[in-house]
Amino acid sequence: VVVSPGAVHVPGWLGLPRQRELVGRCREWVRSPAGMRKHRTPTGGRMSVAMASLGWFWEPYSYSRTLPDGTPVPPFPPELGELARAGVAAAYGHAPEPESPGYDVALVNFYDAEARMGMHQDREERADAPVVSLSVGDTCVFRFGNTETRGRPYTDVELRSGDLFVFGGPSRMAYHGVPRTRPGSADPDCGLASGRLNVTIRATGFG
Ligand code: MD5
Ligand code: FE
Repeated sequence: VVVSPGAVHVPGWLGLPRQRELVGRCREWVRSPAGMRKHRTPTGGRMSVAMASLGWFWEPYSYSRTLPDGTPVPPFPPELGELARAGVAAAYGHAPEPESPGYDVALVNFYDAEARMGMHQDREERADAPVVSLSVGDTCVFRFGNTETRGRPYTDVELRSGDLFVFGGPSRMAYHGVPRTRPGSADPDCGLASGRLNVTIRATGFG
């Protein structure tokens, strides 16, 4: 389903076995020091979504090569690069451009029942490769907006467990957010007892 040019929703792309496998791998990847963190924002708030970074460390609003204590960031799992390329192929009908920088960072986001993500752009990357987003667990309302403002016009899309969403081309810099999840909506066999897991795979272009 094309939501906007370059923004493609593929419901149910990951079957239940692959959802459970992704949850299991994420549990391993986010063991400390990768650690799930609720980042502080520059305005003094705290994000309600817990995040872990693989490959490059993201915090509001830049990437770094090291964790805040100076230790290396856990590596980007090559299998996530493969998954991202397969996701782009599934969404667009062709593989990503081979000359574009490779996928090198993944953000593992966990939403509990109260977590929300305000409208924002993902603009910390230098590369323009599509962002690949995978969802497991509770359904969420994903608000997909425009490239000019945080406000309308936007489209609300329900992202369910197993869904793939690819953002590229003219949609790459669109504002987007998660105004709510639907607690208890997940298939009990997805591998998560509660909450929502979102893995976004990106190319930083930083080499
Ligand atoms: C989520 N996470 O469902 C979303 C999925 C985030 C985040 O927004 O930053 O971790 S990723 C949606 C996304 C990513 C990159 C670009 C665009 C949307 N976009 O251009 O609209 O928890
Ligand atoms: Fe985002």
